[in-house]
Amino acid sequence: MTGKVIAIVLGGGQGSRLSPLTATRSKPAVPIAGKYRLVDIPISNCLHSGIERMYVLTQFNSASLNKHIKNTYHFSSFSEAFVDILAAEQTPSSVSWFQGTADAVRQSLHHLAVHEFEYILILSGDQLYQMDFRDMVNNHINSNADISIATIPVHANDVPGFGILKTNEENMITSFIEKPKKDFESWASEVSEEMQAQGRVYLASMGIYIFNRKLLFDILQANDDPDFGKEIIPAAIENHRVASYQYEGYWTDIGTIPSFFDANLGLTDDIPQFNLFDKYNIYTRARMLPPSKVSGTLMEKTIVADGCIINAKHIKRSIIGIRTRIGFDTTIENCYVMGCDNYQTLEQIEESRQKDQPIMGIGDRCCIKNAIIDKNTFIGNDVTINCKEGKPDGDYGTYTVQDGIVVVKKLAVIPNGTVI
Ligand code: ADQ
Ligand code: ADP
Repeated sequence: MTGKVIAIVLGGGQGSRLSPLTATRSKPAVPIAGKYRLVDIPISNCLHSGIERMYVLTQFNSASLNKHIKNTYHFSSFSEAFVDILAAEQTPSSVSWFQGTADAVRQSLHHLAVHEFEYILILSGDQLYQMDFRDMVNNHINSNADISIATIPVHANDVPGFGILKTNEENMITSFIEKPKKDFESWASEVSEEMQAQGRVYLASMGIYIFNRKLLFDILQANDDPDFGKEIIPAAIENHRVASYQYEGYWTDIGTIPSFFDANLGLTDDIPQFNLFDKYNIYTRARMLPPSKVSGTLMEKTIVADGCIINAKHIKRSIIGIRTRIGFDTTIENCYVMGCDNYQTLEQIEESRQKDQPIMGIGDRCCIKNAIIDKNTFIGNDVTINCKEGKPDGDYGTYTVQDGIVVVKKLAVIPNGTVI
């Protein structure tokens, strides 16, 4: 695979669907599962598949993404492997941000052109799955396809969010419609008995594409269509062999706050659908953090990352990210606490206590439920967060509410006694 395939990770447009987590960082840098970043998922899938040359396309170049990639993905100088970030840039021929997924790849063609490869694998940066791309590449080659799309059977409720397609007996895609909102019953396909039993009878595009090198250049240079799903793929089906590579493993989109929240908390299940404890581990930055220290806490279905100091009373179905500090008698349930980038010194903590100001982390006697707590937040003592059937959706300054999930913003200070 190494010499044949080069991968592009679509790292995100404006990232508004994951706001406020993307307010100060680009989407690929959003922390997941307590110690990883979103971009680690597609990169790890590629590395496990023997694909070692990758570009990550992102709309803006955040310090945290650069630092993460630079500190994580080191390769031997005798190999051609690289993970490079390409941020939307002004060039003499283009002054604008990426207009869409295809436009992002188009503006990056001059970077791709200098490499030798036969196939280009295009991936989304906001999906949670473990997939061996070697099978897909082999299927692409064996079926003599020009383009391949990874596909998955989905339920009718999910159809409006996906590109839906139909195939012939050769598994070539014969028709494609991007995100149909209604009257899509005729788009049902023949699927396996297992999928049928789950009501998953519509074949959806996973937004994972393989293109033959020359064809990608030809298509993208022929016009300025901005998106793969809306324009490029539907048009390509008319003129090219576009294969469906059907996948039935665990795969989920984590591009919105509710799906991001559910996917993270799903990792705490007894046997999670996405298994972190697998031989196909997820790569991330190796940090020299101390082990976590826990005292007097009852923990149920909880994932705790390194470097935490936890004195809470009870933590249930939650992810506690790196360097999190939690005070005494605090209860946390259904939460993703991202953690901190550094520790406060004992002197700083003492100074804040003297002034009755919150210290970094979560204070004493808090009760926090159904929340995402971004990094480096200062949550005081006696704070209650539980919005399940409370506040309307919206932005409340230091936090937002969406579908009953409170997101406390990075660096927010939530004073002692606050009730959300
Ligand atoms: P969506 O995921 O809705 O549908 P889109 O918003 O175009 O499509 O995003 C695809 C990926 O590209 C995401 O990771 C996104 O963050 C990234 N992206 C979007 N705009 C970008 C830009 N300007 N620059 C860089 N990256 C960008 C697509 C397909 C559907 C398919 C679903 C599966 O269009 O057909 O069903 O993926 O999730
Ligand atoms: P994020 O996207 O997670 O919010 P940042 O841009 O804040 O990330 O950068 C995270 C990295 O920056 C951390 O890994 C940490 O090493 C470093 N960092 C940030 N602030 C500090 C600090 N005050 N002291 C030491 N390191 C810091």
